[in-house]
Amino acid sequence: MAPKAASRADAGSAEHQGAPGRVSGAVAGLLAVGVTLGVAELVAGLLSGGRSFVVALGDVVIGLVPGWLERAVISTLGSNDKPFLILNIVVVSGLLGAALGILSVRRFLVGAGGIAVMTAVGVAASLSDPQTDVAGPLVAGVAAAAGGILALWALLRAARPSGVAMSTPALRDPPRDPAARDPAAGGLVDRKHLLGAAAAAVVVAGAGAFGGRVLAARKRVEAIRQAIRIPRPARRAPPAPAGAALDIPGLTPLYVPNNDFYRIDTALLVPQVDPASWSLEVKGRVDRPFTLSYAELMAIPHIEADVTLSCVSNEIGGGLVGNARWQGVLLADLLARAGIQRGATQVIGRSVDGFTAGFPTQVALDGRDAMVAVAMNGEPLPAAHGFPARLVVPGLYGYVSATKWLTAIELTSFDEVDGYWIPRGWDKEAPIKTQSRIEVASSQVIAGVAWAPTRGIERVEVRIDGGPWQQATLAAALGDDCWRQWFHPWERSPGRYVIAVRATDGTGETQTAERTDIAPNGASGHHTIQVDIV
Ligand SMILES: Nc1nc2c(c(=O)[nH]1)N[C@H]1C(S)=C(S)[C@@H](COP(=O)(O)O)O[C@H]1N2
Ligand SMILES: [Mo]
Repeated sequence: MAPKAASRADAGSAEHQGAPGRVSGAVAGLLAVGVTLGVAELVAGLLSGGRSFVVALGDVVIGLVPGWLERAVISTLGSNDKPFLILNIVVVSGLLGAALGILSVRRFLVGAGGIAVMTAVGVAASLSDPQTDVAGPLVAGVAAAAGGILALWALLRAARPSGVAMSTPALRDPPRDPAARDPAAGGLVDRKHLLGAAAAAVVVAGAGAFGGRVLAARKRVEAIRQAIRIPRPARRAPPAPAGAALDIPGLTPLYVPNNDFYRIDTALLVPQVDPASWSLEVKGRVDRPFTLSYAELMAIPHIEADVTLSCVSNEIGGGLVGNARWQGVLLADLLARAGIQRGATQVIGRSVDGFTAGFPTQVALDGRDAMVAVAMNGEPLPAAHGFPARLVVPGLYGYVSATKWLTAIELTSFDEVDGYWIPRGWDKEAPIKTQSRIEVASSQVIAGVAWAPTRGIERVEVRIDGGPWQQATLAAALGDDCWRQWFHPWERSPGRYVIAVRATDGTGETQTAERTDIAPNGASGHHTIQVDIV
């Protein structure tokens, strides 16, 4: 657009030179209110007692509306009535903002005061809910009003014709006749500056609203999760045998606490799934497809099992492996209920976020504790680990089995469907390779873990400086699906040593020394470290 047109659009209110026009004022006011709402959402999301002002106001409006009107709205809009109301609140706020923006061109205090009053309405609406504390809405209100007023000020400033100072236009720019001004020297809105300020405001408003919503959802789902009581499993895991957990400083705990458990997924933001609106479908090549609610899943008899999970991307000696006690429904029970049809060679898990992972149906039926897990180490699955439900399949890498935020189990064939990672260069079938890791090497002891889920660990050996393989002492086994701790006492004088480790699984097969990459089906090779004993 030509600069002339811009100045014409602004001409209406440019009564005294150096003031932004009406259109700019309206845009500035609209965006400033956007920033106010965005900051309010973000701070409300961050604070434990915070509540969305817009939603709070919506609740107040619903409480005030006469019953006949509410019924009429619901009968035309159905369950969309609340989003519709919230949209209206946002639109009306924006219009008020535009009006305030126009007024603030002349008197900034009118706009600033208006934003403060609007924010106060939001705070009041939030406080009208007896459940919320007082501090949250107040802090959110102060931050929102400050952000909005600041945005209004910055936007109006940016909308001023350039070369003119707002405070002292007459002194800086004596000529009163606009035509006498050199267009190149100023008198026109600096569009780049204005666009930049407007874009910044849009980003703050959008990111604030989005971030606030994400944080609020996380808070809400976490509160729901915390309130869940996990039922007693019908089949308990045997207690860990005495001596399964070695008392050696530096060794990873036998059960990795949930907060320390490695996390791998493609989700940018951890999905926040409300169990009340969640369901698990069992479908595909089955005789009797069915769907379970969370309550129904909790009501089916549960099993409990200790299982070591590993990522195919775990490098030799790496940390993408962990052991936990899981609880859930045996997958075989669900498949039996659905009735597996001929040709259903693959079980595909589908996540709410679109991720898929598939494994042979046979694996679910061979007696191992493949399950739809709802609990991890005695508490509901953490959101990051798949709340409300995920698959856990002993013996298989996570990318072909351990679908988190599970929403469907689909029986297919291997020709019909590929899991998420298969077209990306990873094998269709991926049992966990036998592995061992050195975690401690002090002047008295070498220690670590070894795992070969479903096969168990029969022997671990260490080799020092290329000498003979020496058998390490194994801790008691938790189970064949779990990693096993080991240690090897040694007395060493100061010096540099190279230590390697290898494990032999329950079938008698020893870990290969051949180093392979993690792709396409997991790394192989001996974990080898160099230590300086001082
Ligand atoms: N929905 C979903 N589930 C998923 C993944 C994913 O990206 N999305 N990653 C898988 C991979 S590759 C691994 S190794 C395990 C990791 O589980 P964890 O994060 O609980 O340790 O989750 C599996 N389940
Ligand atoms: Mo993985």
